[in-house]
Amino acid sequence: MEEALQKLKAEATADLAAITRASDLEPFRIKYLGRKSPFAQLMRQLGDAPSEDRPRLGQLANELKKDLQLLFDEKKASLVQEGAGESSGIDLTLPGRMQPQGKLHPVTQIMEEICAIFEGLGFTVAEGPDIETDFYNFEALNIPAHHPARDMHDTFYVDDSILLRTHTSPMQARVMETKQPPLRVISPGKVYRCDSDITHTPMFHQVEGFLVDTNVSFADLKGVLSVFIAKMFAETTPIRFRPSFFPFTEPSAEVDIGCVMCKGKGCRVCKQSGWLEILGAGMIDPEVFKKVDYDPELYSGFAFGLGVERIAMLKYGINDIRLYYENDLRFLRQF
Ligand code: 2NL
Repeated sequence: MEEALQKLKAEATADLAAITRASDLEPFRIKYLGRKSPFAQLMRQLGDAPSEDRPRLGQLANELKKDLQLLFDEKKASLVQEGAGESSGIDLTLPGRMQPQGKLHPVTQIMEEICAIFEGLGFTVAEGPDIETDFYNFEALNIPAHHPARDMHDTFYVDDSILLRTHTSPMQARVMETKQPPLRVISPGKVYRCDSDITHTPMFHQVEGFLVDTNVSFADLKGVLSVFIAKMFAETTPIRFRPSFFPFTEPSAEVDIGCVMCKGKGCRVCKQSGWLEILGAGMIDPEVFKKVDYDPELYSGFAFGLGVERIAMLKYGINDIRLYYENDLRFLRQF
């Protein structure tokens, strides 16, 4: 019996040493440590041994079992640590999976670029709610009910007095209402108009800005916008101001740059004119100042607004505004 125990120990130790995969551990355990193992059989035969031998044999058997269990536990631990255990479901020899790298949407990139230029000129950024009241979107900006300018805005109404903002100037009215001049603020964000074709999407982005102080003149407006255009496009970009009309500014202007596609020669993009309109601007109307409780005799200021999608289209040569919002990765990956 003693011999049988020693032989079993030698056999089990050799078997265990030969194991290299975690999946072989459980069969080993069943074979040598399970209820039907030769060891368990020997234990059952212990009762037949001469009574004077029984304590010694019993102790020997118990030690053997303890030793085997210990060796088994060590083996298991070392296999798991080496990572050879397929039972963990992880094959550490597999090559890693490539992590796809995302990037900012072209509209977001351009919007950040625009904001950075104005921040460099001392403007601070103020973002406001997309859902606005009729007062801030129209009334405060000198667009009263039944004003023809309301028709041009194709407004999405939530109810009689709540709407999706049609421009970002309502936020500027909010800033003027709560802060006193001197102020230099830009408001970037989403705006909404019920319009959809090759040059219009129902949601698009604007950056609007204003500067209010004592003695602000149209020359200041020209200076700030000239610096912006030089930084956004090229230092040598030609600029022209054309008279225009907005309800919230007087006088008003539309600002053109020399066509970036044909360098002013005339092409399809600039409709043969050699010029591209890129923003609207003007001196803030005294009526707007009255709405926000500024003294129009004391303060003057200018304001401007530009469409981000349009700027990005000109900068990147994109010919259909809808491409921005189709989420086609072949388009988005180019920026
Ligand atoms: C355009 C024209 C413009 C403004 C936006 C503005 C804001 C305040 C007061 C007065 Cl608080 N004006 N914003 C002024 C002139 C033009 O946008 O064509 N945008 C795409």
